[in-house]
Amino acid sequence: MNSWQPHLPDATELSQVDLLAGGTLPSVWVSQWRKSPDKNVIHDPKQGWVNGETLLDHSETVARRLAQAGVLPGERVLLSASSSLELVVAHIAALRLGAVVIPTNGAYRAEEVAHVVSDARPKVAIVEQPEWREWIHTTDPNVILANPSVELDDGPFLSLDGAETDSPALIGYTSGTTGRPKGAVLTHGNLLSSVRGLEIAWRWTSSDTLILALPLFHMHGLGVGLHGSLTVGARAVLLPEFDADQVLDSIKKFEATMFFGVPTMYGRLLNSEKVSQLGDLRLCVSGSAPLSAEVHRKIYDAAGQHILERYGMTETAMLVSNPYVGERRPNSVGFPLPGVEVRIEGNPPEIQVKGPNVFKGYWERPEENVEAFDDGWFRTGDLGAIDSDGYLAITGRAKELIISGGFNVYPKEVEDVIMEHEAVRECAVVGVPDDDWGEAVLAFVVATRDIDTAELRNFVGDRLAHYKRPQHAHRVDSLPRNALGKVQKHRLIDSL
Ligand code: MLC
Ligand code: AMP
Repeated sequence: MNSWQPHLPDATELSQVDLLAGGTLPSVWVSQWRKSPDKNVIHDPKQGWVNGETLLDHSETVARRLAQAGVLPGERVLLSASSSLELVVAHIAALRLGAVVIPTNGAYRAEEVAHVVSDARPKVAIVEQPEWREWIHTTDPNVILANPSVELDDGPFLSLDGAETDSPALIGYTSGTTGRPKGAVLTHGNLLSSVRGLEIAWRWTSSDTLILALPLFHMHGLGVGLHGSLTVGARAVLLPEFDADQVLDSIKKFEATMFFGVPTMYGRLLNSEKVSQLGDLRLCVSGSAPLSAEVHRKIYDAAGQHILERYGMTETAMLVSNPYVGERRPNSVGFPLPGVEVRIEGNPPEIQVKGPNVFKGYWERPEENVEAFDDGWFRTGDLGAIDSDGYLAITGRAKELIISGGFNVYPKEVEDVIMEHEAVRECAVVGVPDDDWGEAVLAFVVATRDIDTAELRNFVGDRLAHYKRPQHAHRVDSLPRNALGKVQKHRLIDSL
């Protein structure tokens, strides 16, 4: 399935489209800023609008500091902070230097941080949270620590922007189906081709202003929101936290044209009296988790906006999107984006993909890389069906994954922690439908005494990021197992 036509503006042939134009992310960005140095690019809540010239200057200063600290092209720089100009500058600087950024969720606790640090071996860690310094230092005392403004020693002039299309740009930690997350290595070409595809499909231009309230440590906020805005030369308004009224007020204040969010955000926007403000935008996009047909309809009723739902992954950036022109079908993610090929393979029917956006493999995981691909097609672990009009629907998941408010929770990771509780003998973690979060984490435990949800949340919350804490806990006498001893989670869910 590679019908890209629904995404192309009239009279555009795919042969006219060069998804790798410009070669790398920073070379495209830098040429935009040199061409229009006075144009505003990023709005930071503390510093206001920042133009291309400032981004050029600041990113060069930080790149020189990273080089002075010993970062060589291809080496890793861990980045973790709430959205701010400093974070954006540090990200641009690392990429201009040819380093590989590891964007990391600031909610991670000591063991999660230690895993990423020992697995990826960053040279420098730029982190906002004071307690992370000790966690990182204990894991690897060689890692150089800096705060988001990167107050390291200045370095001499150096030639920047030398990365190539195939050079790695980002390692995104994801899919810990077998325990701890593994790093998906994405090249400049993977990331650039994805935003170029969106530029065409969503008619994204330098006249756009995006309200960006998504965190900048995942594909949605970073790989789509920030990279897309910088690549097309548009503007992005950074909101470090999601607050429905603030998002809606910002639309007017900044004369914004676009908003991207996860379904939980749209659910919360509906609860605001100002929801009709969404009607002033030219495009509202939802992704990272399934958007219910009900929210899709209610947003249309309240604001006259047909939300455009799209589908992506850390390993592939963006894959499939509803059309900008034509029907944006609820419960469907639409057509493959330019350059992306999709096939449905096997039983159960898995979505498999190919394209310039698809990563080459997981960081230092040769065996898992063999399993991740089927004859050159990346196995998404999502189940799907294509209807007679060519729209793809995600019908389920082959992988064990819970998506809560757009954040991924791997049951095995939570189960491993719960099993460390002194009173727990067995446990099984599942996802259950939830009006706010889409799915909520529920733990079944076989225990020697009563353990209430609060106790389990605190126990897990000390060791794992807050969103992985069970929202519900049920004590059971035993876990149902099949003849091979595998826990039958569907029977537990049916018992609720
Ligand atoms: C926060 N909390 C969550 C949670 N987020 N619980 C479960 N799931 C979540 N996602 C909890 C906190 O621990 C806290 O609990 C309480 O909710 C309030 O915290 P908060 O910080 O005020 O949260 P809030 O602002 O309400 O966050 C909601 C949210 C956030 C929707 C804004 O979750 C969010 O930014 N989600 C976006 C995730 C994202 O960017 N995903 C993209 C992945 S990329 P307590 O007990 O302390 O009160 C990807 C690929 C693709 O998937 O296709 O895009
Ligand atoms: P991540 O590993 O965080 O990149 O999450 C990727 C996963 O999010 C995909 O494999 C899907 O399961 C899910 N996902 C992303 N977009 C959508 C969507 N529009 N509808 C349903 N699931 C989605």
